[in-house]
Amino acid sequence: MTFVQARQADPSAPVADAAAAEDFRRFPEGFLWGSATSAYQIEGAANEDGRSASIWDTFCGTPGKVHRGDTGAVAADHYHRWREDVALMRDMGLNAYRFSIAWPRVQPTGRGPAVERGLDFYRRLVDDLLEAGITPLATLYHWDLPQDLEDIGGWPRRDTAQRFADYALLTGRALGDRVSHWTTLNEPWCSAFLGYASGVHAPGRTDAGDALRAAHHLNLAHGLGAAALRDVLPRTARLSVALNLHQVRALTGEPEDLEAARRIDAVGNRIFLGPMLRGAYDPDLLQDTAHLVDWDDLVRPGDLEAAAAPIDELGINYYTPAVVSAGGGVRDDAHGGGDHSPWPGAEDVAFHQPPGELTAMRWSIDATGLRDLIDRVHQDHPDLPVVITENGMACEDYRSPEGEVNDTDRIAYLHQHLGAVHQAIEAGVPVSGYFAWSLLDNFEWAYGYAKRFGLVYVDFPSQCRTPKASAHWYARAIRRNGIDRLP
Ligand code: IFM
Repeated sequence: MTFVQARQADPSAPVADAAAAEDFRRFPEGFLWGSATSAYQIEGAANEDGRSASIWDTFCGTPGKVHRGDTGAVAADHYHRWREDVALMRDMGLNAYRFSIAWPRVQPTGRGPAVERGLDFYRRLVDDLLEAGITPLATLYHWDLPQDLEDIGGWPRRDTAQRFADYALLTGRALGDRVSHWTTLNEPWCSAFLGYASGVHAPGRTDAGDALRAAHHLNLAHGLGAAALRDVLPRTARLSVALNLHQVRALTGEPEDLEAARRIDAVGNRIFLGPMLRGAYDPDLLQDTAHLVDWDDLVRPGDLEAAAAPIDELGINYYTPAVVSAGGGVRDDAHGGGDHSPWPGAEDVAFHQPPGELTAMRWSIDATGLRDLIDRVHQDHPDLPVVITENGMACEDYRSPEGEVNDTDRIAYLHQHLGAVHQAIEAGVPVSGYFAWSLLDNFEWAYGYAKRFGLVYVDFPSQCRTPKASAHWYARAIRRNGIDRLP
């Protein structure tokens, strides 16, 4: 069924009668109904138009790092099929699209002048989005550090933050006339701790001290990058950062389990929230990790003021809560497992899978986690609007002989999580939008192509796109600017 057919079959988009109105959850006017992607996960064209290798190209080329040796070299071939993808978004009725810019396309060695051919791809994409009435949100960094910068130290090296600020300036200058919403970093927790502590992500290093150094330099990069963007963007531009905040729950109310939850909250959430939003690291975090890094040496005068450059909204990426207790020996499988912990200073915390339904990533499904996270951020920062920059689930999707993908579990997931967002809005939290992860099935990092998160099914050998049932469901929610009350 095409989106047009779906629209014809559903002429009753406005709510018809009082009972139906009672059951309807309307979102505020101007709410951003979006979906999100990232460059390395969809673009492909790894060697075109001057793009150089990123740490993910190298990691994928290292035997044993990525499922079946998959790579993002072709991915969903979005670099060549972006017109078709924008048309899919337009047909779905999206009014916003969050994508990331590949640093190695714009500045192949991570320094020096911008490559115009690389920027041109994003200029064309953004122009097409604007023409389709879709607001573009550009993320500057979604994990694809130019390999040249890793070769001289990567994120544990202080200068990488300055390199990022230069890249932000070049990119802001080039696209600031067209892109009004900018996000500095996506999920710096993953860059620092999966990249440098557990090593399940590129560059695959396993040194807890380096991971903490990386976290600090990502905080600094965010702040310097935001300041650079402010210098070149119109005053109306909106700046944010997208954090994968962990909704941490202690397994029991016992003091040792509460202590485990505190430690995970410190190194999972407050390590970024503190510097970015308050210009400070919390003393308990510094204490938990003092044996791993010399914070006095790492944090130079002015760093924390720089990291706290003002932003206009906070992006929250949420998938599943984290249930923890005291006692080691239980690996954090929700974050890729691995023999090295991604939680410096909290290595002896055990992770538990709550009972109930799981996604294909084996992540538990719990929309109350999203509601709780939004509330927590709002309580701590009442004046800061939030935007849900990622949320979605991986399913065992397949295309039926009739050519349909009937992902009813994903529909239920989206419905529940949008319900949580609506509750937060009703309670007075300014939530400006929701971005379903992801527009397309794509390269799911160490899982390669084995996990499908898309609203649109991609048959990778043919690159044929098929909107799933969830895409039709989402399109209807967008047309109605709301959802039915949850059953
Ligand atoms: O695919 C990733 C994305 O790149 C970052 N956030 C989580 C998604 C699902 O794992």
